[in-house]
Amino acid sequence: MKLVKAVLAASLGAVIAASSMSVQAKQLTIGFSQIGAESEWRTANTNDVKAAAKAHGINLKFSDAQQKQENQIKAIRTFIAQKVDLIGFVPIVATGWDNILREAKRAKIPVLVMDRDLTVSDPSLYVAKIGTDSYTEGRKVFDWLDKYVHDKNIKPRNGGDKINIVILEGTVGASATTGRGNGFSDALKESPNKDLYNVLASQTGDFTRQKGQEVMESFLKSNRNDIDVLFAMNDDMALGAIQAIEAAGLVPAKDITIVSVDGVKGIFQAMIEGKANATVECNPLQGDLFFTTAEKILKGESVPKSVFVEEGVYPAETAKEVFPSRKY
Ligand code: GZL
Repeated sequence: MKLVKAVLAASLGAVIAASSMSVQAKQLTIGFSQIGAESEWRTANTNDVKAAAKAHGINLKFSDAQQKQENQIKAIRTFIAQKVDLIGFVPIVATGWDNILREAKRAKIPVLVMDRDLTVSDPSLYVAKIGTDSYTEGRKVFDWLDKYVHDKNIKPRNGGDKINIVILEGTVGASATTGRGNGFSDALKESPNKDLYNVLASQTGDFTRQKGQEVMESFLKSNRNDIDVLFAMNDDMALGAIQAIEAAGLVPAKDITIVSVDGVKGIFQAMIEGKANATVECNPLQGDLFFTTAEKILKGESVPKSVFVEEGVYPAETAKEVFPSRKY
């Protein structure tokens, strides 16, 4: 009898070893739907996702949605048909995901969200989100501006009693747009100096340099001598706006104070050239945390529902010294 037990135990051990080997040996396949390549930030995010997938030994199926939600939905449906181990995506806008995520849930494929946020009727439709805290980014923009206006004793260019602000908004419906907008306006409303500020105009530039330039041109056409501050919801739109400001014969960062979000290399160069005043960091380097979290999910480990990456604030005064250490 002892011999039978020993043989059974040995063979059970061999089966467990083989199966755990097979779990470890099985390469994970992850489908990832990226929104597009609209900005320097997005390109940095994509490059980081691809590099991190390689470093984690993941078989990555990467899809670029060319800024269209319907392309993301199609890509996720393809990933389901391909029976990938996990689906990752950046929701270009916050709503419209319930149906496709129900299909993923029915197929028992976990979904992990990156970067932007989403609104769904049932939170179990995705396991977790790795991303950026756009609301806090918006608050940081106003807090920096409020201190800058005070420290530099900025006065309204038109001789009036209001510091006039124009806002270049991001993609309509994106959580980064609503978050940054709400954070900025809440911080303004809560400021003891709130009566000093007036938002003169606010319009989407869709997070692109080209649209940022076009919308800033229109702002300047109607209010050239009234605009004191530009809040651009990403650096690419700020860079486009700088071109419009110069074309209008005004001095960027002097006639018009310019503050934006992301912290990409282009805005650091502009700050070093004295053409922008500050950028609030939004960290695109989320790949390693994303795939580490994906591996935990696929091992059945529990993960936090939402994790934010670290983000700082970079004024022009420190741009030259910080620039060499920037990773994106
Ligand atoms: C923010 C990210 C935004 C960046 C833009 O988390 O989704 O999208 O701020 C990018 O530059 O286009």
